[in-house]
Amino acid sequence: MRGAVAARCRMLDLSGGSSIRWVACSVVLLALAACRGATTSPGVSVTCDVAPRPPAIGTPATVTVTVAEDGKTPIAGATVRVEGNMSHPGMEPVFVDAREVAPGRYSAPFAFTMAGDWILSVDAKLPSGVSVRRDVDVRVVPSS
Ligand SMILES: [Cu+2]
Repeated sequence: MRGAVAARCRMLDLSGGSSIRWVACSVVLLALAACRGATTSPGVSVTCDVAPRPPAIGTPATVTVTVAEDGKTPIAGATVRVEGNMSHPGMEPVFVDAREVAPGRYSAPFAFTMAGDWILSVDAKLPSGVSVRRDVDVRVVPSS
């Protein structure tokens, strides 16, 4: 869903970039903000943590995703992918595949390409075949 919006923003951008088009794009993003952060499977929690906090441009960052059942039982063997998009249109998304570093714990290096507001969309495909998605807002600071 977010991908579709990003694509639409990019299309608007390419088609001329008048201020009216930019406003239209912002409204779409605002409308979307309300439905963010939901998981699609009851009982399964997906949490996402980024280190260092806050992440900074020029400093390697790590995204760690924890997948658990009923908030405590780790779910091993999931396929976890993270897509990073900035909150403004016109940038390429960043994709990483996370590696399982402990049962239910998945980690990946993540290269933020610009300071500002990012949305990390975590997609965890469980061994059961169910996919759970969660969006997390991250503020990235400039290099010091
Ligand atoms: Cu940007």
